[in-house]
Amino acid sequence: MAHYLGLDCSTQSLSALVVDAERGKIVADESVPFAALPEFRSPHGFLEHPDPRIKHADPLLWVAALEVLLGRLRQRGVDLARIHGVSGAGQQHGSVYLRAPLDSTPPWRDDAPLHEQLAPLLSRATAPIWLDNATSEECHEIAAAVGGDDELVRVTGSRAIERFTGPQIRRFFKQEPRAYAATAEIHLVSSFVASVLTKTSAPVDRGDGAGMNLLDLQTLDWSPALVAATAPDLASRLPRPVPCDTIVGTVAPYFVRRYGFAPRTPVVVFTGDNPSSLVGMGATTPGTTVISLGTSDTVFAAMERPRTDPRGFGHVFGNPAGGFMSLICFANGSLARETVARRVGLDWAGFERAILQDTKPGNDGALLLPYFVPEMTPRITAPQPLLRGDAAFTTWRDPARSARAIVEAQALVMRRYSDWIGGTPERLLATGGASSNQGILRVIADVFQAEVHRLRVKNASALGAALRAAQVVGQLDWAFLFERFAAPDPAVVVRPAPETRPIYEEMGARLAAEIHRLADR
Ligand code: XUL
Repeated sequence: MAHYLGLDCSTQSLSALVVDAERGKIVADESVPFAALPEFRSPHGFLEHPDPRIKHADPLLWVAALEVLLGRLRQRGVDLARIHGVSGAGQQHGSVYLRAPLDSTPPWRDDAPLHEQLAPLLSRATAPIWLDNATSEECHEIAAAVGGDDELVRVTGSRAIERFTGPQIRRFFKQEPRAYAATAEIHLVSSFVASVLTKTSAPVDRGDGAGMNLLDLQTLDWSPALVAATAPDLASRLPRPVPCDTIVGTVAPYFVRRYGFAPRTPVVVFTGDNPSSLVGMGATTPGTTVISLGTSDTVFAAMERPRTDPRGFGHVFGNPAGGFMSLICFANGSLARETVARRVGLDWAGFERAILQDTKPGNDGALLLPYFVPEMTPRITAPQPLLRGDAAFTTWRDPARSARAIVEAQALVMRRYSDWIGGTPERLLATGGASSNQGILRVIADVFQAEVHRLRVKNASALGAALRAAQVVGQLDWAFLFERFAAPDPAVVVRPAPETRPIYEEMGARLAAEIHRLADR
């Protein structure tokens, strides 16, 4: 039976999922947390920096983790020779700077770890990742050069965004012009890992490329005006943007020799973790909205045409199954939930009980603004968790109402700032660590007035990558694959309580007025 391998190079780990596509079975599920490679000093996936806005990773960490991961799969008895196709996903927006394309380097040797052989190829030792927030000046410059943020939204689907690749490239060019001049290629995390696996210069998937502030959503090619506004001679340094079903090469002989892949195993273009999760959740057609509860919370959904957010906070990426997807990212996700739980002394079970048993929708008027760290949706640079309500609540002496308050506030902002993606969703699919909390799912169902389902699979992004490999190389259709791998857990369906609708309408209006006072203008 044909097996397919999906890789996911995310912020804190590199994961692999091997599927037997026709039987609908997950054959292997393995992950290497970056904390397990202490020599790279990046337990959370990035290097310490005195400036809290700067978040860079060592790209060689990803290469080293790939070798550890493939080694572990072999140790577990996974026969990589049975893999008929590979694809992958990467954390979006991060960028890797190379002196020369990987295919121009001499054959890789077996007597030294690959990351050591690749080190001399980096023209920039570190890769800025999506958590980096240091490019406000470059965002202003790029927007000013093309006629403002509205024009950027029109062309790329997003205004100039600090973590997006274009502003990051501009900052590198301004701060290290000689190193920029020595750079032959700039890759996304996704195209970098695919380049390593194939020892080629892998192209960029258009879906992931849309997160760079450089791709024109109409032509699906780099926008000449934005390329010129970002850095000189950038066009020659950018990989080609290609459709998501492109085979970019075959697994390099190094990996065939060392890990036992079959020679010439095809590799499908890697994409961003969010487009990949859209596939892994079986949500590639409009009507289903995904809520991913993680380090940051994201809300995303498929759309046929690129509709843009009139408020300018949302983004448009490519949908691997065709068309586009919306994505809205909230920085105050699990961090905010955990901060509240810690402050009022609730463990995760107590947090769930507080919502389901000890409090009720509307929280007896108690309201909290969920801002503990700077927020991107809406833009809040001076965050503060404002509390409105009686004295016990506003002094954190009411653990149960505090738990409900953070979750209600997060769900209400998710609903408000995702309204532009079109109408009320028919169903919501929850994923991510916090989706195991029934209390959170209950609040989301009531706030959105939509049914909430949960997927059985934990790593939707790695699954999406494996399914894309099966779809392209194995010529299996999406419906066949989704039925086998992306069916929601029938035991978890949370239906909205209609009587909560007016409660949350009123609460949403109150919260919006408070946010208006706090948000940047
Ligand atoms: C999306 C975003 C994150 C990263 C890391 O715009 O920045 O979701 O893709 O997961």
